[in-house]
Amino acid sequence: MENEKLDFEYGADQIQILEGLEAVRKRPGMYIGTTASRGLHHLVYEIVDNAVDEALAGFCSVIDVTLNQDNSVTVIDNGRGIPIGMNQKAGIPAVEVVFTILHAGGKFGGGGYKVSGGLHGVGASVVNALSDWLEVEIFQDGKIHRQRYERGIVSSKLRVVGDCEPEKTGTKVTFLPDVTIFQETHTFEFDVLKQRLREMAFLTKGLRIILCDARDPEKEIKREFHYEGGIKEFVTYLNRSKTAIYDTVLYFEGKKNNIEVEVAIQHNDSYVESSYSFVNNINTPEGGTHLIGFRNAITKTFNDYARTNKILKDNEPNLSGEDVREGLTAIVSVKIEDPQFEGQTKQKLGTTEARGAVDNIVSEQLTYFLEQNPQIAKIICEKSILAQRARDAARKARDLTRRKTALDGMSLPGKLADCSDKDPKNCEIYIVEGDSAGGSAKTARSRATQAILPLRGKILNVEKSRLDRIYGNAEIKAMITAFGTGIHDDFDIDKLRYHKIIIMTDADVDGAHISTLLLTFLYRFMPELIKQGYVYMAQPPLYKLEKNKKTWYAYNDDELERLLIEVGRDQNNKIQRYKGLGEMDATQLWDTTMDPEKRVLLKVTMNEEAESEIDLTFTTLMGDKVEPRREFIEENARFVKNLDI
Ligand code: 1YM
Repeated sequence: MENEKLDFEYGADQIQILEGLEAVRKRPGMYIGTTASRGLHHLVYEIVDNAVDEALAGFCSVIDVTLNQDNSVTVIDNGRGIPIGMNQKAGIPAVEVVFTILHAGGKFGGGGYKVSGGLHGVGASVVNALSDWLEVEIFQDGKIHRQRYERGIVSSKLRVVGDCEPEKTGTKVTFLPDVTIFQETHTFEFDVLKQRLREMAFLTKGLRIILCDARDPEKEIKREFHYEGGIKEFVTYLNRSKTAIYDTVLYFEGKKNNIEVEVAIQHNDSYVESSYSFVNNINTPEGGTHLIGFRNAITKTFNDYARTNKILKDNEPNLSGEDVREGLTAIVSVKIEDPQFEGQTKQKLGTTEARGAVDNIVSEQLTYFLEQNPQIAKIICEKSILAQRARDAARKARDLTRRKTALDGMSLPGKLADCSDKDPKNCEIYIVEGDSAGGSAKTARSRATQAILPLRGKILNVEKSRLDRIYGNAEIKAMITAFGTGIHDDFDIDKLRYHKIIIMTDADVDGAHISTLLLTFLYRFMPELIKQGYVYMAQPPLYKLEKNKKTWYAYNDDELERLLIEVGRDQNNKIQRYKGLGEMDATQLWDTTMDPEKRVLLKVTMNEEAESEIDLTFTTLMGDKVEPRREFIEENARFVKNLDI
């Protein structure tokens, strides 16, 4: 691209623009949260958001996102095209305002929804400021208009560069993230984008979003997301590896106090709740007024129904919110003109009116639905009553353990070989599969800082168990007391006794299954441990190679190949394939898997940008439907290829 001399003097406006963009480049964290992987992906969402807004306004039906070979990203929509006319106040074309003036965004055109709180909606100018270069093309009146920017600054004026079909309209934006800003990583992850874009498509019914990975010209990957049913299909998707207890997905929608409300729900036979709430298509993991309104409505409505229809007897207590939400999958989505966000991370909706709007719409329409569908109403009420009884039993079991631990002075589980250091920062705990491997680990460990907790056999699948069974389970009780944090309402991260919780299982299918069971338990009962980065997976080797009294270890097949090339493929090579941790003696276990100087640990993280996908991953892997599990494993083959499946 040519670098054109600008034909205007720098006036006060231009200086302000430069100062604005410079502020973004100086403190990118203020605008996109982080310059790590999450911030990098955020750039794409910002541009896509503008296209989605155009879809919400009713002018755009297809959004195309392409990852290019040079690591740039192209986003194309078939909307009206960003306006190219002169903006009188700024004295430059509107599109230039959008890309160079901080916080311009959709506010300019009025209408549509733009989020003003939190990290979101900071818009195209921030992406532009953080890009090495950005090009925008607008298709209008049979012409292609183009403008280019470098590090946020106009490098070529807006002008016509060619013709297009007269009917064609839309916007095309291509940008290359600036590597001097995104130093940690500048590679886009297809899966991360896929999850968020799928979510966006669910939330905007009818909209078609196409994601294409064209970085490897040999094999292009294309995924298309298009859901005519919107969040109704979202619920079906979330429940696809669970067993729904009735066929219909309940759907409620309406508008109150200028707030658009959409809710979809369906119960499954599991015992966990999976509710996700959104404001203007953005996930609110901490909930807020909209979620409170939703929960109020369903608790109240189901209680009213159960009382009126004598499913709940006069002398029986009300169903609690938790009871009616057992096994519930729900999407609560609201659209608000100027949402207020609260909380430390600004991810909690504070707008008071949202509570009443959701409560009203859901109460009214759910009441009507239950009257019209008594069979479904009965199924849900009966499940809730069972949940109520189980919760009662669980409370008694929990109170018992609480009292016991109070008397025992918090006695630690007998099987735990604790470390002597008492500073959690220095301490780690290995959760080890099986007593024999546990024995080796106890001998091998560094006593000062490494604690060992052996678990017997497979632990309970918390996805398929009611609370009373979970609290009664010895392995789970042992973990809870060893960690020291307590769970649920009692959870206190400051009481964590080890800053590394390391899951150590065999490198085979059973081991992978046990790891998943453990992770499921941690995710459901102590998600903060994962979110704050305290959970790790140990990596035991798969092979031992011996030659001339020397020993090497290989952690996967590729590594073994490489090793064989390095040391030579001789007759006297002795290769041992470890079937389990138990085959290693204490010294080997220390050398390969536990020695902090040499071992490799994998930190367990989650893609918080698409929270609903994490849930799905666990239920897909742990649920009882085989087909989705097979699909999942195939789709994610590169993560599990060393699992021998
Ligand atoms: C690939 C990214 O940005 N599409 C897009 C943006 C806008 C419009 C249409 C648009 C909005 C309005 C009127 C309006 C924007 N326009 C503005 C502003 N795709 C992408 N498509 N006409 C066109 O909101 O009234 C900001 S975003 F401010 F110039 F109107």
